[in-house]
Amino acid sequence: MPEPADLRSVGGKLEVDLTIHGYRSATGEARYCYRTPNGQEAPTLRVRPGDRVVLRLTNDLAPLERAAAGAAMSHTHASAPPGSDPCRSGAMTATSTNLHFHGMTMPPVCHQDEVIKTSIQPGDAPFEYRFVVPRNEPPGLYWYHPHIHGFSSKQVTGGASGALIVEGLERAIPEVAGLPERVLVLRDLNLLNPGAPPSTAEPVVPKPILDPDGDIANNNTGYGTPARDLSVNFVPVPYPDYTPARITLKPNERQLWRILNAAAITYVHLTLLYDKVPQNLAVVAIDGVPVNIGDSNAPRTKTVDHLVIPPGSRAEFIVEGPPAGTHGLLITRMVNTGPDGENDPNRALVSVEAAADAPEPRSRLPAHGAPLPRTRLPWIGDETPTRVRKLFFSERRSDPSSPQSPTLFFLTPEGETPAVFDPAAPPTIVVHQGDVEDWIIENRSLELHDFHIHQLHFQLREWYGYQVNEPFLRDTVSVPFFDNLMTAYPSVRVRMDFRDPNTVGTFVYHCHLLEHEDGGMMGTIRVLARSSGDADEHR
Ligand SMILES: [Cu+2]
Repeated sequence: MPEPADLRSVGGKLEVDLTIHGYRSATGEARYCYRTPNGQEAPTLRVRPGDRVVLRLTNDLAPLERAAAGAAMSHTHASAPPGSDPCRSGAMTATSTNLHFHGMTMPPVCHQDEVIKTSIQPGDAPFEYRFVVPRNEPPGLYWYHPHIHGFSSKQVTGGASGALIVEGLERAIPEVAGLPERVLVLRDLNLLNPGAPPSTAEPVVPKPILDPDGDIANNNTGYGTPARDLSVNFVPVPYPDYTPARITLKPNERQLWRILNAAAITYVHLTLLYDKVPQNLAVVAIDGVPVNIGDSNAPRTKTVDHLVIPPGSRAEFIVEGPPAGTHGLLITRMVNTGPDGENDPNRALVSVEAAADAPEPRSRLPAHGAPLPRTRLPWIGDETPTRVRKLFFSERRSDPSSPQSPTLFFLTPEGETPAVFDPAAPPTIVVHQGDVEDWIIENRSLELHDFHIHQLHFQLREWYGYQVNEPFLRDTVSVPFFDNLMTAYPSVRVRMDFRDPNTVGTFVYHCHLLEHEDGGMMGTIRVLARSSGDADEHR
């Protein structure tokens, strides 16, 4: 299994040229990739807090447009007139693109981390992202991907994503100092062998049923045809045989594995088996945040033997390589996505082998690091929320009289009428910088949803009625599905942190199952500057 190339900042600056390329596979699938001028694909960007980043993005998706010419478009978004301003047009088509820096607390302004209006067209001059990595950005794994409303799922499913690492994890978690590290980017893709019968090694399961949106429905057995294939660092592990990618370690070698679930719709539920026995994973960071960030007395590792990573989320953990002669296998176990969810069965991902002459991973963490300074702000978990809001996920058929009509997806503040996301509508939620709010996010649909908000992290307080009060932060959280036997809708409660001045401006929150986001499950929030109501209008 190859590792993505590393692009490291030098002297406090990282300059990157990326081109997004697209082409159609032999079967007509749209494929996307970020490439540097010397051919590195989807490189990992490695930065430190305080670094300046200049990333020039060129849109080379025109060939896809030619390939699709004449084909019916599934969306009716306006295209941009030639020469339109990429910062303002908001014109989003299958060949438009932009970048979101997922997890980063950067200002939601054009050329930094703005996705509602920013849209780069084929033929535009290279578009310059230029920003400073916030000095208080927690060290860990972040990522970049396009965020073109209506087309995010297509571009991300096609491969458009890459890792972004804020260095310095060893400053929070001394246990990782000096360890070799590996970046594993999990992506999903449309099935390579859609018509194949399941492997004869599997139990007999119901025949695949397509839901009204064309995805293979959850059969809740752990087997059968998945809705999507998965790949690991672009090595596909396709249905039905799931021939795994391969990693070799020195026997019993300890490594830090940094895993990004960049799949558009597929949950992963990781277990590392050695001779079929689940191994302990020492989790040190979730969603780019060390697990002890809110409490210096909290354990610096969280030991688990299985781990769910929803789309968009990241997990970083220490593994110990297998002893010589032991066969290891990283698998994803079934995820019950709900009666209306897609099929996420058990499957192998990576074969993990021990060899005395195994090559070292490309990167290793520093052996020493000055302890991470405490932030100026009190821990969010100790703050008193200024208000409590409730939002709910819901769905309905676009044509109520037709059970096979496509689904409309909604994310709605309680008391309002569900409506699909409209980028031109005024913000649904307005808060002030400095506010701390508790949001209760309820799921009134029969499938999992995956709440994400741009520009900030939140603290998970309650999950499915259980107090968790985590001593760390997330930017993505899975919300359990409703089923008709329940007496109340399942929910999570999160503490939203609008204290950082970089959150001032207008940005989005949405379901990170990208088909749902594209289908309307998104809303806009405006964070007003504390001192003036007008000064932030340009944001
Ligand atoms: Cu969703």
